[in-house]
Order: sequence, then C-alpha cells, then structure tokens
Amino acid sequence: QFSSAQFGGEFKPNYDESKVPEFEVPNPLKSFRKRKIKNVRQWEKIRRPELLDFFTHNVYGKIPGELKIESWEVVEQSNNALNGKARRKQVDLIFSKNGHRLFFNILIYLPKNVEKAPVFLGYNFYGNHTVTNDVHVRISEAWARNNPSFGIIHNQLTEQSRGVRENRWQLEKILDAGYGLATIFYCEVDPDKDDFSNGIHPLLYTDGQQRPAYNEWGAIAAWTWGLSRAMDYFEQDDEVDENKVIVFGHSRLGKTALWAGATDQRFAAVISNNSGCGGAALSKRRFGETVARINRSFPHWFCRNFMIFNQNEESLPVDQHELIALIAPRPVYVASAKEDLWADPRGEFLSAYYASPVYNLYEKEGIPSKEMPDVNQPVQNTVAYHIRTGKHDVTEFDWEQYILWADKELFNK
Ligand code: GTR
Repeated sequence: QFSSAQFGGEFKPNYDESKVPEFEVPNPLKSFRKRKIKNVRQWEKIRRPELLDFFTHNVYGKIPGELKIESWEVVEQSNNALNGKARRKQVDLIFSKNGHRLFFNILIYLPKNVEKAPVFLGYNFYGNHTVTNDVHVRISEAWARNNPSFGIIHNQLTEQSRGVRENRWQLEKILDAGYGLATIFYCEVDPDKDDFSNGIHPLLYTDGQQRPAYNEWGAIAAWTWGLSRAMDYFEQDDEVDENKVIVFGHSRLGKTALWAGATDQRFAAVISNNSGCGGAALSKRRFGETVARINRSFPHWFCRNFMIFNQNEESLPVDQHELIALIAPRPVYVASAKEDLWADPRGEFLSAYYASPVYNLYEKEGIPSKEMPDVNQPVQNTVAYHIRTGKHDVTEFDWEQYILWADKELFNK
C-alpha cells in the first residue's frame, strides 16, 4: 500500500473539465466529528488543530524535534549595494546535532531608506546568485539539480547562471516599493532528491534511523523548517521588521510557502505562485497532476502516509482549501497561469474560494464569487487570486500584483 508506483503504465493527465470526478468539498466549518464550527473560538479550539494535525501526519509529515540556530554569521555585507539603492547581507545560519552539521545562507537586500523593512522571503531553485546580476552574491556549493541551460551539469552551480532568474524576482521593483527581499537556495536546507541521508533530516534522526517514519517530514516540510529558522533569524535582525515577513514561493516552493504559513503563524502573509498539486490545487479534482503522479515523480516531497491517497483522493477527509484556511486570518494570495494546466488553475482558484468562509469568521474578505475572474483581472482581498496569461513561471505582472496587495493588506495603503 505504500508503493509509489500505483498506476500501471503511462500517466495521462486529465485536462477535460467535464471529466473531473464529482466529489464533495470537505466543509472547513464542520469538524471530523460533524460538529458545526460557528465562530473563531471554535475554529481555533477544535477545527484548526484537527486540520493541522491531519495535514501534519498524512500530507507533509511532522518535524520530529526542535533544532535551533546554533550560531549565525554575516559572511558578507554592503551598505551600498546595487549602485547605492540597497543594503545587502549574506548570512549563514549554522546548525548541528547528532554529529551532523548544516548551514544555509540567506541573501538579504533591504531598501536604503527604510529603517526596519518588511521583507518578501522565498526560496530559489538554482542559487542566490541567480536572482540578480550583482557580482557580490556568493555561489552556493550545495548540490543542485542539473540544468545544462544554466551550466549545471555535475550538480554544481557555476558563474554561468548569475542573474538568470532576475525576471522571476523583480528585485528593483520590490526595493522601490519599500520592501526587502530575502532568499535562500532550497537545496542548502535539503537537496531536492529522494535521499534522506543528506540535508536537514539526519540532524533529527533517532539512533540508527535511516529515513523519516511514515508520518515524518518529507522535503517540503524540511524546506518549511528552513523558512521558520530564517524567521528566527529575522527576530534577531534589527533591520528587518519580523512582523511583516511575507513568505513567497513558486511551484514546489509555493507548496512549501503555504505549508510554512500554515505551521508558523509568525509569517504575516503568504503567496503561492503556481503551486498546483499538493499546494493550492484541490486534489479531489484530479485535474492535471494528481496525488499518485506527484508521489511517483517526487516520492520524497510528502510524508509516506500521503501515498495512501494515490488514486484514492476521494477518501481524503480534507482538501487543499483547508490548507489555505489554516493561514487565516492572515492574508494569502493564490496565483495561477493560463497555460499552466498541469497545476490546475481552476482547482487553485476554488481552493481560495472554499477557504474564504474561514476568513469570513474573522470578518476578513475572501473570494466572494465562485466564478473565476478573467485573465489578468486580480481579485485582491485578504484572500487574493489571479490568473495571468502565460506559462508556469513568475513574472513582472505577478510581482506588481503581490506588491499592490501587500501594500493594501499590511499597510492599508
Ligand atoms: C513539476 C511538479 C509540480 C511542480 C513543478 C515545479 O515537475 O510536477 O508539482 O512542483 O515541478 O516545482 O516546478
């Protein structure tokens, strides 16, 4: 029952809306024991904990212990970065336990004219040096996924990929709007491969343990662990406003951002960019990528218990709109792309919609209508959504929306 290869033969994604199975959307305002949840108190006392517990033990996996920052070191810093526009810091966070040591680096840019800056925090796929052409950004030595077009052929990052992901980060726009940007290369926290001997996991193994138990953390939970440690660091950094950290992520790292927002209430807001299956998209729709497919392609992302739901989404007592509801009442933005059918834009939208009643309990406005908005016509309430033209990606349009919305939600602008 725990085998990851659960459909024989080739997987053919369904992209036909008329073939989406009929299913009941689990009611976020009804407890597993069928009790109606009528107010914030009941939500926080009964429903939120049981949902969080379900996602923890059956979807992403529990983090089996505590591990604090042992020390941190500013390895590089400048008050005159990007032609005088910003302050830059590169900070290593260092951890050790069980004879293992791990460190990861946070690259931080802060706007010069803001004393304690709000920041967008997000992981990157190919190293901190890819988010900007700034020659001072260090190149990570951690394992990276090969990508010949970025010059990554032996799982090592090189100078060739400096700045290649500039478009996905819009650093200047972020700084001009008065926000900082903090980013981490996700493979420094846990290499993105089905191998639990490396990354953060071994630091929390019990004696002789080789891999996480069925209900213990996969890679997504490991990456969220790293985001929470970055938050621990921000609480120590006088230049960052730790009450205004917006956690952002694209795709697998969007799944990560959502789970980070759900598990760590210190994050002020959450942005899920094209997060798809196991992120914002409703699993029960089986549109595009499915639970079985994701568990087969990436057996290390979720906890092993999640494989119980391979081709068996109907038996899930929850769906991903309840992951979004766990973020309430903090602002959450779900974004899709028209051509990104693999991530199921409609399923992402419906998640935001079905999470909204929980926001309403807090008197926050969610997504008011079940009708999907037109392309490039964002709906920006405390729960926000847009579908833009184009592919699976992060674009200038996306960032323009995130900034406008953050201004409104965090600064009442
Ligand atoms: C795909 C995966 C998606 C998404 C994407 C990404 O291969 O099927 O769930 O996570 O990768 O992270 O870019």
